[in-house]
Amino acid sequence: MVNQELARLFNEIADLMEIKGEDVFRINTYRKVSRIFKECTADIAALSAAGRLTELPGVGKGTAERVAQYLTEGKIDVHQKLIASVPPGLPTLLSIPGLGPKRIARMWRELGVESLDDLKNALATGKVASLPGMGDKTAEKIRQGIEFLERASGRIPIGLALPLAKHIADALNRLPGVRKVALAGSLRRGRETIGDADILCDAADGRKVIKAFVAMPCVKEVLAAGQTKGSVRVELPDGGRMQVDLRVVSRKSFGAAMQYFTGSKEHNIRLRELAVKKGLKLNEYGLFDGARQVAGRDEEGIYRHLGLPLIPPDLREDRGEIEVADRLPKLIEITDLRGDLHLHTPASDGRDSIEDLAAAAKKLGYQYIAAADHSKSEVIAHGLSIEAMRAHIEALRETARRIKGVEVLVSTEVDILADGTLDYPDEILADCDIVTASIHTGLSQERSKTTARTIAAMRSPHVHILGHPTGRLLGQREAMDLDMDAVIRAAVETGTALEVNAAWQRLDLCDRHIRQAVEAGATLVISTDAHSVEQMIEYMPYGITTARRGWAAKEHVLNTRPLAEIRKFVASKRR
Ligand code: DGT
Ligand code: CA
Ligand code: CA
Ligand code: ZN
Repeated sequence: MVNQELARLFNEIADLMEIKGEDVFRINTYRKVSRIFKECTADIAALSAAGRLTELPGVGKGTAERVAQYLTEGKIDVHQKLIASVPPGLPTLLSIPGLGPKRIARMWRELGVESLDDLKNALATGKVASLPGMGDKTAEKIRQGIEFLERASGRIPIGLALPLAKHIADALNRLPGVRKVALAGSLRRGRETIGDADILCDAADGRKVIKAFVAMPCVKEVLAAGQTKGSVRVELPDGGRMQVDLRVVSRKSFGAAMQYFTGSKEHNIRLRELAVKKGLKLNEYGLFDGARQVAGRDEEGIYRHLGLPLIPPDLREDRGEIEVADRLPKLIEITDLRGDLHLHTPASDGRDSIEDLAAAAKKLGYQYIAAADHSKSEVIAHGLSIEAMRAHIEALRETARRIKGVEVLVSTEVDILADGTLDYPDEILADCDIVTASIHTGLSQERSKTTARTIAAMRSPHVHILGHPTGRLLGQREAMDLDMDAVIRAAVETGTALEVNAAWQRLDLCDRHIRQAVEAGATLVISTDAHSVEQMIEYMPYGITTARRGWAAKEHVLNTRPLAEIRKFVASKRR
């Protein structure tokens, strides 16, 4: 859908207007429209085509015209004019995390900063820090933002890459003469970010498939188009680009190609060593004994001939999976889940009612869900005041009684405050069925403080789950500086579960921390933190993949257990 791209464009218009110091009222209008598009579940292109866009509250005639222009011409006049009216290097600065249009405007006016290079110079010479109201701290933050941007650039969150890659794979699958299409590379291994997408295809006529591939509507640049390999750049929903490599391989080599192009490179190197030890040769065409192919039609055959079971793609990182291949854990699967314990409802900042969430949960085969809305300090997210929370608990219990087929648990995502205390008094928390505690503010405290604060919250008998433990947002905000060893130890000691937040923007805990937690005997809970029915469905597979990459099995994960076991888990902490 074009929705996200439009949301981004309208927000960029607002940013550019703000940089230029234009009318605040108009700026806010663009921001509001951006938010509406971002949250709109209907296809804006379809609404526009039907002439029904103005039916969306907050969308006027002018906006509808701009959208129509974008859909027919791929651009919006106001946006183009704004871009043309500032130095060409200036809009790039908007993508630096922690740097907004107001500061960019000041540095442009007062220091003549017109590009990333200018900004780096101004930082190096101390000019940024010397601006009134900025100071060393702000300058340091901007410097970190630049560093982060440069490090993160190029890698794409899996939640943006995977749907697009699947869409391309489906389109390839429909081409005549195509027998099989599969995703390989880091996408298949489920890494949290993707460098490029790798797709393999078994087809009669390679040249034809490559030709159709490079002509797809989503393709913006063609890098290569040969007999068996095509390489393109496609446009992502956020306006960025992703490289996609397509390789057409023969049927008798399909398994070998899958093995090779799934990687990782490190895993492949270890396999090749094993092959050499057995006097065999392994490459993307097969496993060979001299000139004779002994395996390669399917992946499993390659592993078997090397004396290994088929190692799940999620584990192929050379993190010990080859050494202990004979006793790998039985990794958790999405069908093992019995519920989702971190959902937001309209009581705070969620979109869909608890009834709608429950209906969707039933379809997913869940036994229970928990409404975990924000606590009072989360003002922007409409956190509930103490009185409002009391009323909410009562109303939710009433609603829960009426909902059949899935148990609705009363919960909250209570803020862990700067000093490690909780945002609600114990009596409120004790009225909940289960409680998740999370840090949302003061994420840049020093290591000892963040760690102490986190552990203090876990020591509360009323906290059962630590939500998104490091607070990172992929590509936008770094993880808090946290002593993860100490946090995991405290989780085991206090009987607090650690969340694997499945939202692809977070994936927090990450795979390595999950592995650490599993090895230490901690309990995990995989939750979507969904703010809508769509997110509840969309996010969970990413959480599962990340847990698998952390070697987690069903028994490590709280929300694979029946409700009675969850209640026991809660009770044993309260005792
Ligand atoms: P990415 O794209 O950075 O997210 O990560 P990958 O793993 O998808 O890497 P990519 O696209 O460069 O290559 C796909 C796979 O091809 C990789 O996982 C393993 C295989 N491969 C690529 N280069 C080499 C190599 O030099 N040696 C070996 N053994 N395998 C390689
Ligand atoms: Ca790749
Ligand atoms: Ca590649
Ligand atoms: Zn949260």
